[in-house]
Amino acid sequence: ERLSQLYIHESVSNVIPQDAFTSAFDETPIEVELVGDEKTYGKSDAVATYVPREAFLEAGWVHCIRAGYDAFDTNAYEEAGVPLTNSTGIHGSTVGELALSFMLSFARLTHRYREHQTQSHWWTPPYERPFTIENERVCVVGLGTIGEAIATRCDALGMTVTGVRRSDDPVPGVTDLVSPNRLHEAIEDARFVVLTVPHTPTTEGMLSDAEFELMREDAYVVNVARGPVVDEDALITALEENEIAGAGLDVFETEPLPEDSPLWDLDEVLISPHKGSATNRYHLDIASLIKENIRRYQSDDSLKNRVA
Ligand code: NDP
Ligand code: 7N6
Repeated sequence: ERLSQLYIHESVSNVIPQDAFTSAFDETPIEVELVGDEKTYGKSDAVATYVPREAFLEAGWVHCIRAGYDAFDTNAYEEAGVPLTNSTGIHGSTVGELALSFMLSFARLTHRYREHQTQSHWWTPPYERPFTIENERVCVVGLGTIGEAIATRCDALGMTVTGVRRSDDPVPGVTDLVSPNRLHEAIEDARFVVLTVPHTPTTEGMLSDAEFELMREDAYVVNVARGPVVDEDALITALEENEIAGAGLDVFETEPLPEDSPLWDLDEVLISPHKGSATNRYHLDIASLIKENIRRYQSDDSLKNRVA
């Protein structure tokens, strides 16, 4: 059966302006409508959404506007025979640049200067503190769209790049590629450990007490993946006890990060509010993915980014 409607679930407004997003489909040859939770679906309907809902299992095809689809029950989609697609492939530059900005700040100290600037204070750091990311080693865990974008950027800035993934195809920018069972070797001599893996049962708590103990004392963690990939209590302890030097975090176990989290007050922690993917054209990037898949669906081609 062909699609006759694209329903945009109102939850997309968690991250993109819903009117601009709907307008991005003006030239698309099927009807497009914004809907809420009262809507029911049939096989000629496509749904674009941020959150999962039971009702979507009756649709013809469901698109998750996030790259991370850990909130969706992929088994349920497989059992229902409803294809589920995600939005991977569009976050290389956005999330990549945020990760690089954390790393550059830790090395060149813009976060510390800004903090003193608010007090009109001409602060100078201890001689030993600043460094360059050039010639340092970064370990990038997960080498998909985002991991590869970070690896190539780090390589361009003169870093040595260790990459961790399950498959062993070479990845641009990566000097040393290792499999996840050698994670400890990969992180122990890295100045930066950057997480860009999906949140799955295997990746949950991938960095915890043992890993922080193993890491260099002058190492920084950058998490732009999902909060639970890092054991947050273990991270806080490691930071408070100077087992590692700092952390740049876009994602947290609980979001928004609770006001009483000790992470807010640590000098060498940079916090962004899960906005690594934000740009003023994000809705257009997501819409292009969906438009491409509408074309494929209508001509019986296999869907791009199919995850169930
Ligand atoms: P991709 O699917 O392109 O990449 C994921 C990579 O992780 C793959 O290279 C995969 O390679 C690797 N991987 C999977 N499991 C493991 C494992 N156990 N150990 C090591 N590597 C593993 O996804 P994206 O790059 O687009 O996004 C990655 C994640 O980042 C998303 O799942 C999402 O949670 C998060 N994200 C965060 C955003 C933000 O705003 N901060 C925005 C977008 C995404 P292989 O199969 O070879 O192991
Ligand atoms: C705002 C964040 C993702 O997985 O976490 C991101 O794509 C989404 C859409």
